[in-house]
Amino acid sequence: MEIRKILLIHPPFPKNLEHGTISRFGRNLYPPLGLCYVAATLEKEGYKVKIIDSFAENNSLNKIVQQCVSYQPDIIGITSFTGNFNLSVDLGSRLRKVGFLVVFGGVHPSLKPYESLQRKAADYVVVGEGEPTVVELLDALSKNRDLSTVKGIAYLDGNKIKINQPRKLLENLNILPFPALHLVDLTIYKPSSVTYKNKPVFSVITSRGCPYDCSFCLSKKIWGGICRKWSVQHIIYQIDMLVKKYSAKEIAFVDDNFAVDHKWVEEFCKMLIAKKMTITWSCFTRVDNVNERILRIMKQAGCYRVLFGIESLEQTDLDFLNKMTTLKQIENAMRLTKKVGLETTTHYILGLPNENPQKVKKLVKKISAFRSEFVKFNLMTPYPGTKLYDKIISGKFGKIEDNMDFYDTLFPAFIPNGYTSKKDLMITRDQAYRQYYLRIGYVIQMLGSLRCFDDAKRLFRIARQLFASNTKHKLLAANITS
Ligand code: B12
Ligand code: SF4
Repeated sequence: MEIRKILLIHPPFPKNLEHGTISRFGRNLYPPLGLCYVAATLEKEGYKVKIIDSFAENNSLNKIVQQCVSYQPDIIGITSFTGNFNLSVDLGSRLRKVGFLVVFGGVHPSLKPYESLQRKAADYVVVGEGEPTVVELLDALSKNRDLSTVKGIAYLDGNKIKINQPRKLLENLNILPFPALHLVDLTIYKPSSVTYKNKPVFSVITSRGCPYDCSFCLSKKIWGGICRKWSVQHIIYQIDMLVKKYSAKEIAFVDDNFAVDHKWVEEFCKMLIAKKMTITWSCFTRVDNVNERILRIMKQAGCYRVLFGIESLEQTDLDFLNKMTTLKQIENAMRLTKKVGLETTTHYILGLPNENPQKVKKLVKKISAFRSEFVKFNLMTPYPGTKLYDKIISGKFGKIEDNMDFYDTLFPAFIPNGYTSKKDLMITRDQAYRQYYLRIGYVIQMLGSLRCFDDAKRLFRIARQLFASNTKHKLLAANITS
């Protein structure tokens, strides 16, 4: 069978299809980097590749199937998270029924290859790092070669499910081509106003993996608990390309943990400064991975905001989550970022085992003292494959939602004993947002941060979005009746 024409699909989330809430506060929209890396590698190998981002476009399954039928690819690749796995299974099954070959990849199929095949949603699953495996798989299919030697795949052999040996992670990420952004329509990505200062903003990843092992996170499971970095030169070159080709003004570094390697960060910042690259940027990192020195260097090099996964201010919760951080480290990081003059976005997890609405009120009061510019409340989600899932599956701490459509941290996938219902949890989160953002102290802080007309415009944009999102959250809560 000859394979030349490949279609890659980023499917929507079922809850977004239901509620149409794709770009509300908290849901960020960037091109699907994983698929763009896979696409770039396939193009380099001479394949004709197209990407359909129905997550960003929030397209129905019918529409996606129609798009596939009119494009007539030789094979279709579908990436899937846990929250849209059921939907991806429906999509894959429908596409297989009309005669397409389907290959699954991404987080959830990598953790559950057997399930993907058993549910007849895919012919093949690429497990883990996709680039080298998909190239070898397509080559083997084109040449009718035996698939049993292709490392990192699972596949249907007649009615039998075969799971091959895993593939080793790439030693050198620099060999990968830049993500194929030319294959997506960049005009459909509208990141939340809260998440950028200057537009256009592009997401860039400078590493794969994180050496920590928080119980709710899949990073270690996916990337093996080691952090592989692209070289500083490679990333600088990539940013330069984004500036020249797409007029990028800002970069959102979406690494698991950007500042884990201070030597790398310092070299990178020095190079940005030496090359007089005037882009603004933000990054995710841990509270225990920053100190005053590194924060100052980052600021000098254009960083204006750091996003921290704080998760909780109770040591027992932090220990339960295996976060390996302390309250002292949290306070220190908050103090230092303020001292250096960087904005922060702090992420917290609501719906923890021993929590209740009263505790959330107290938490919000405490976190207000940090004067973080933005806060995000994610709902605790026991992703299959995590240690958290193993800890709470017994039902001792509360009720787990079986339907994976809820598994995206915006909807309740776990209701702790301290809450009466999903609605109770959703409303508590809505109230937490209002308690944080509708404080006089917050308004004064934000007005006090205005330095120029552009700052005022940005604040207005953000305020509009925050109010709109609160209304939407309420509507969503109302839609959830139990
Ligand atoms: C950056 C990031 C984001 C960014 C996305 C930026 C971007 N431009 O893509 C933002 C902030 C927007 C985001 C949003 C969300 N994210 Co996120 N995100 C991440 C993070 C930190 C890195 C993802 C990444 O880019 N990895 C690098 C790429 C190269 O890896 P990859 O996508 O897995 O793809 C590789 C392979 O999986 C494979 N592959 C993937 N798809 C396919 C398809 C085919 C056909 C093939 C052959 C191979 C293949 O090949 C790729 C290259 O090697 C991961 C954690 C992690 N370490 O992976 C969480 C993570 C993926 N996110 C997660 C979640 C939950 C979400 C949200 C649902 C959160 C929310 N409530 O909004 C949304 C969903 C958005 C969406 N559908 O795109 C979870 C997923 C958990 C799960 N089991 O579903 C993760 C694992 C974090 C966690 N909690 O552990 N995210
Ligand atoms: S530090 Fe962040 S990326 Fe690393 S394991 Fe913990 S949550 Fe995951």
